[in-house]
This record gives sequence, structure tokens and C-alpha cells, in this order.
Amino acid sequence: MPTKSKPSAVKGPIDTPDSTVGVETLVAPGAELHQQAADETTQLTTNQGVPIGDNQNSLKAGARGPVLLQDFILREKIMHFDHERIPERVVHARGSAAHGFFECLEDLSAITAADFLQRPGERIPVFTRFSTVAGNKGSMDLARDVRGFAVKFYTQQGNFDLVGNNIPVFFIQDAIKFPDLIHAAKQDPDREFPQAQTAHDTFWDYISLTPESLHMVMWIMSDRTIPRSYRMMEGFGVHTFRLVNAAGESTFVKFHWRPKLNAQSVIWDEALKINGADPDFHRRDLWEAIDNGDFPEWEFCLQTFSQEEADALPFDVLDATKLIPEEVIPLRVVGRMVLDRNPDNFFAETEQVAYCASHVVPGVDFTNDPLLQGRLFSYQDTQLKRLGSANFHQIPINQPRCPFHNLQRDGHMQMGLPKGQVNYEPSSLGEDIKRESQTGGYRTFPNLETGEQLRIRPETFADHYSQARLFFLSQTQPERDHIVAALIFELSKCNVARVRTAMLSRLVNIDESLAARVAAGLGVIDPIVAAPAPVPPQDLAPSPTLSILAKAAPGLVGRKVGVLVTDGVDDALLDELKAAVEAAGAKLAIIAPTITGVTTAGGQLVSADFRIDGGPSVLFDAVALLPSEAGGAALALEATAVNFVRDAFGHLKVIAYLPAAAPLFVKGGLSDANPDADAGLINLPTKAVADFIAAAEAGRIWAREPLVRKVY
Ligand code: HDE
Repeated sequence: MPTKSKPSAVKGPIDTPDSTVGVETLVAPGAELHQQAADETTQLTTNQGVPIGDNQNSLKAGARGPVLLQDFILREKIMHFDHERIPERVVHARGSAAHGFFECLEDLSAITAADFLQRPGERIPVFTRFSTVAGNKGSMDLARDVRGFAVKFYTQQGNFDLVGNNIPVFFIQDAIKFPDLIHAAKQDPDREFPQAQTAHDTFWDYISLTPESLHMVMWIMSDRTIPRSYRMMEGFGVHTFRLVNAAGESTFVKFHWRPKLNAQSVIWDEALKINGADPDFHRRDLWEAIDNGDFPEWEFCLQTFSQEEADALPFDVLDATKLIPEEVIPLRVVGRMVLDRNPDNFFAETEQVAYCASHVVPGVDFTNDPLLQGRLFSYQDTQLKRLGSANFHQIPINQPRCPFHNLQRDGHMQMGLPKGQVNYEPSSLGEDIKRESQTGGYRTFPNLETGEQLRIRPETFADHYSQARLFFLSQTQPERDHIVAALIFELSKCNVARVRTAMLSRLVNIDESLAARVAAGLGVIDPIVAAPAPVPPQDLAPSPTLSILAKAAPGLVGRKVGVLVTDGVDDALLDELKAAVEAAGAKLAIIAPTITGVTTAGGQLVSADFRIDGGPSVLFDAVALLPSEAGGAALALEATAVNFVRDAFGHLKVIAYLPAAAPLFVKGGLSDANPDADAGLINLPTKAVADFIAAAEAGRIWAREPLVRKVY
């Protein structure tokens, strides 16, 4: 029952936040801040600038009386709150972004007039947003999904938005298919689940009927869709664009981003568990890295080619389901991007940033890729809906950083103050109004276009299997195993048998062994009939650059090591480990039985970063187990500590351990784990901390995988 309060005669203007007159209240620490008198610069005001004397109590007729409609302060505050959300993005709803700079490394005036690619050493600001595609705004970061990689370049000739993905190809060849693809991938319309997953009937039903998507399917079933970090993802403009120089000559281009930390991924079982342990894993990682001054960096690379080179390729460069292997046209590094500042306000910046595929600058132009052409309409239309006004370009994050002025006027939320009588052109009035630029204005490349008006797809788009096969066969063994396992996982979530068998008959055309392995994992024993393939797949030369592992360079930079400790931990060993991890460019996190920390053997109090249940090993790239004798025995009674070790082993991580950790291995069913046969088990008295670092730098222990998971 609520306590009845006495009416008060006098009520001070600034009160403790939760005070109820006449009732004894607990005053929270920090409440004294509310007692300080505010001056004109610090006082709260309404949106009209009226000072607010009481932000905790609404206006009532008597202390226990009804709230009065005339309380304009209450109404304004609640009305604003009611409107605090804008429609989330239909796709790419969940994302994180950061500010940074782009630095030109080469004078590219020979191939493009783009102002930001003329002067080596010159920097311009960028705002980059990474995202998942299918999940809603509150979904988890480690969904198996393509990642968006959208960069807004604030150039001196206007904003260039390179709205790309972390995969260089796409599901479909024509924009008219996009709503169906996304409907099939997102939650079912009747039940609104499953969230952020492609592992369901509708998605695979659509895919089984859309063979052009099979190349992309190989990518999304690969580890590319479970990145270790946004900082460790490649980025791609996907479509073929044009660069156009001052003389009006065109060169075709594909845009690539290459991360300094290399592309890296997690393991599927790990991804599932990270989603529970830290649904914000990627967000937090990006935020913390930038906050710590570990600024992520990417090389900006081009693949440039002529019309003749395009014509000589065994596919059509206007088909977004195809890529050009780097072995065929190498990447040219022409710039770099560094993200060095977190947003000040998520909503104002990350939520309101409006990328548009149609935002290009002089020197960059489109091609006839029919997927790109549809995007040129979609993004502006989306921004109008989401941000609610044709003036969305006036929101600070979207404003060009160069002067912009034209004769567009009015509209919802006009923020500027356009002056003068003349808002039209041509005009003889208004001497200072802006005029067209005869020399520097945007010029579209005058491509010759002829043809009948038809709803048709070119025959050059008809080979759906060759590059899917190229991708699969260019992967290392563990990566192929993961594609097989991912397909088994996803198709096992499909309840409709037709969907599973239809997919198998598509997979045969990619690679017979792939189809057979997936069939074995699904328990299908009937022979698989290949789906008709209008163009039989060709065997293309394998491209090792399509593999993450073939390109991986050893190192721990930007990674995290978790050390599990108890009271009595050896001071010298812990210090040595911390120093070695940091020297390798990684961070050490301490996991302990309580969050307060542990007392070392030497009597020092070491505070913890995580309590065991909040810091499972899935959050770290490598782990060390340094309990005391008594601590090791006690930890073996904690399921979370046992899982810490079992998961680290199952996720193929390098594990350094003291003999005192033996009970954890025993309890985790790992008593036969053999340091002589497993390069990732570092028995510390026999081996040194340096051995642990070297092993962790080399990455996961792939040889262990067949011991912990059935490989079909
Ligand atoms: Fe998008 N896409 N897309 N897309 N896309 C959107 O725009 C669309 C496609 C991509 O961080 C939407 O502002 C169509 C390919 C990214 O804010 C929407 C088609 C690629 C982002 C839209 C595609 C992308 C979006 C939703 C098929 C890689 C997030 C919210 C023709 C090259 C940008 C928004 C951010 C967002 C439409 C296909 C990348 C609905 C119609 C291919 C990175 O306008």
C-alpha cells in the first residue's frame, strides 16, 4: 500500500530526485548535485527556453490531487518522449558507427576527377557505419549475416557515400527482387520470428528457387558472416562503378576496403554463445577500441579495368553476383581510412545518418548494373520515410562539409534561413544567387545507350554456379568444413523437406562433394538429382585471396586474452603474462570468482574485469588458467569455470595453464587433452609465457577441430 503523505505547505524549487513531501526518503549518493543552484548556463529549460524549477513533480491541484492539463512542462517532456523513435531501417537496422578520416595516398587524376583522390597526404572526414542486415535494431551482433560497411566521405566537392558490404557479391541481379529476398530472410509475417536468422524455411525456400543467389550463399555460409570484430572485416562496393577523369574518360572500378588487422572470424558455436554472453559484442569492441586509442584502419583499394578487359572476363561486370578475383585484376592501394572518434550521440549520428547509393561526386559514376540502378532510387526514398523530411541533408551528420546552396526551399524542418526574393533560375534578379558551374559541375559519363524496352535479363548473367564453385574450392580445409557445417545447421532448421532437397540439388552443381557432405549431415540417403543448370559450371582457377585463412597473418594485435585467476595467484606469473600480452598488442582481461578481484600469493589485491559467469571464454581470443591449488579445486565445482575451459578447447583456442587447473580439465571431460599432440595447450611449468604468446599469435588450432566436432 502506498504511504499516505502529508500535504506540504512549502515546496523548495530544487528537491532531491525522489523526494515525497512528508515521507522519509533515502537520499541516493550524488543527490547533492540536485541541491546545487543552477545558473543561467546550467539550468534546465523547456524547448522554448523557459527555466524549469522542478523536473521531478508534475503540477497538481493539491499534493494528492489530480495533475493539471496546464502543466506545459510535463506535456512538452512527455510529448517529446513519445516521439523519440523513428522507423528503424528495414534492412541494416542494427549498426554501429564511428568518425574518422580518409587519407589519399596517390594522385589519381589520370583516372578520376574525384577531388578527394588528387593530392597524396590530404585527409578528409568520414563517418562509417557497420551493420547486420536481417535483424531488428535490438538483435544480437553475432547473427550469421552479411555486414553492411557504409562510408560517408565528406569531400570538398560534396558527399560520396560508398554503401557497401563485407562480402563482394550479392544475392540477386536485379533490384526488383530485393523486397522478396528481404521478406523471405526477415521474420515470418504471421509470427514475427525467427529474429536475425536465415535458418528458416522461408529464406531457404526463396534461395532454392533463386539460383543466381548461390554464389552469395557460399559466402554467407562461410565464416565471413561471423566476423570476430567490425575492425576485422573487409569491405566491398560490390557493383562495378566508373571513375571519370577531367577529360571525360571512363575507367571501370571495384572498391575494396582491406583491414589492417586482417579479416578474422569466430566459430559458429562460439557465435551462438557470444550472442548470449554479450549481444553487443561488436558494438562494444568497436567502441572500446576507439576509446582506448586503438584506432581501426583499412586500406582503400581499387580494381580498375577498361571496357576491353571487362569484355574479356568470363562473366558480365554488370552482374553483382560476380567478382573479379584479385589474381586476375590486382588491388591497387590508393588511400587509407582510420576511425578515431566515437559518436557523441548514437541517435543524432548513427541512427540519423542517411547513406544513399546515389550520393556520388564528380569523378565517380554509375554503371548499368540493374541492382545498383534500383538502389539509386531506394535510399533517398528510405531517408525521406525515416527522417521525415526532404531536408534530411540538413541534419548535422548528413551535411556536406563543403558549402552547399541551391534554390530548394521550405519543407518540413527547414533549418536554414534562406534569404532574398529570388528562389528560381534562370533569373535576372538576385545578383548574388548561385548559378550552374560550367566547368566543375557534375557530368554524367555519356555512355551510348540503345535497345528495346524489355523486362529481360542478359544471357551474360546466366552462369550461376562457376563462381560459387570457385569460392568453395578456393577455401582452406577448415573453411570448407565450416561451409558444410553451416549448410547442415541452416537446412536442419527447415521443416519443409522439399526445401532441403531442392537446396541439395542446387549444391550438386557447385560441387558434388559439398552436396554429398551436406546430405550426410542432414541424414539424406536418397540420391541427389542435380537441378537444371542452363549454363554448365566452368572450373575457374582457384583464388586463394577469397579465403580468410590463406591470407591470415599471425598476430595478436587488437585481440583479447582472458586469464582465469583465484586467490593465491602467482604475482610474478600474472605480471609477466600481462606484460607479454600487452607487448603483443593485445589486452588482458582478468576473470575471477568475484568482481572485487583476488588476493595474490604476494598479498596484492588484483581487481577483476569479469566475474566468471559474466566473462566466458567466448569473449577472448586466447586464455590462461592460473588458479592456485585450492582455487583450481574450488573452480572445478563451478559449471561456468568448467565451461570456460571446455569452450576454449572446443573453440580451438590456445590455452596456457598451470597444473593447478587440472581439475577443470577433468571436470570438463578433457582429461585426455594432450599437450604433446596439441600445439595450443601450453603447460606453463614446462613451457614459457613466450610460448603461449607465439602459439596464440599463430591463431586457432585447426588440427583440433575434428576432435571436437563431427566433420561430415
Ligand atoms: Fe541496401 N538498403 N539495398 N544494399 N544497404 C539500405 O537504406 C536496398 C544492397 C546497404 O548503415 C536501406 O538507409 C535495395 C547492396 C548498407 O545506414 C534501403 C537493394 C548493398 C545499408 C536499402 C539493396 C547494400 C543499406 C535501408 C537492392 C551492398 C545500411 C536503410 C537493389 C553493396 C546503410 C537505408 C547504413 C541500407 C535498399 C542492396 C548495402 C532500404 C533496394 C547490394 C550497408 O534503402
